[in-house]
Amino acid sequence: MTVQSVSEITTAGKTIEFPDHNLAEFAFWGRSNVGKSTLINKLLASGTVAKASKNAGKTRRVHFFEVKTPEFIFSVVDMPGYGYARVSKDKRLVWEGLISDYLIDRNQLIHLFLLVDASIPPQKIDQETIEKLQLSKVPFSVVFTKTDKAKQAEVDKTISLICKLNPSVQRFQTSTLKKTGFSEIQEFMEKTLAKLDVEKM
Ligand SMILES: Nc1nc2c(ncn2[C@@H]2O[C@H](COP(=O)(O)OP(=O)(O)OP(=O)(O)O)[C@@H](O)[C@H]2O)c(=O)[nH]1
Ligand SMILES: [Mg+2]
Repeated sequence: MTVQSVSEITTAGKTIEFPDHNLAEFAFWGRSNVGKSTLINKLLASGTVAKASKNAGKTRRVHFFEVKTPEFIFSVVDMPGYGYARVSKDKRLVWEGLISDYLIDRNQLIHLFLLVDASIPPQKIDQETIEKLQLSKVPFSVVFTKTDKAKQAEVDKTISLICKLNPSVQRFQTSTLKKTGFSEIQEFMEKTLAKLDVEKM
């Protein structure tokens, strides 16, 4: 995927602030600190357009980016993570409301990438999220992140346990450190956009 430009359209702290555009959206979601913002930057070769951090809870609003390639103009959405303990209950409820409004009602959302940390054992909250997504009408896939961060055998174990529980889910594996797995996701995005264009014709 040749990205010609990336710009931030807006950031939303309330549902009413979601942009009213007609761009197809790819959203990136997952546990806090799983690597959403970092992966977005790498996929879009965009430097630091999405703000990443060592500390969990960095992304606190829903960030909408506009991406131009020679063939397509679309949007990438960086979401706040879930499972971040050090946040007040009130704030968590606001985030959860914002995210569920986005996931339930967003017509522009064509695919959700759910990121799961492959360097730690499977987490209950991730499995619960996958199960909820399977019951929803949101098209999604699982992206295993941080495949460089643990021994290969541990990474393989986490991935195979989660895949066993969710056999029909499409999956990707990435390491932003080793720079692996980006082209598979980029190709998938382009194919999804191309299909959409055909459907529109
Ligand atoms: N080793 C390793 N570290 C990674 C990888 N991807 C991200 N990280 C690190 O993980 C930390 C969190 O990354 P972010 O991209 O901010 O994570 P996030 O999911 O956007 O986090 P929130 O916005 O807080 O929900 C940063 O220190 C990144 O450098 C990876 O593939 N390998
Ligand atoms: Mg983030």
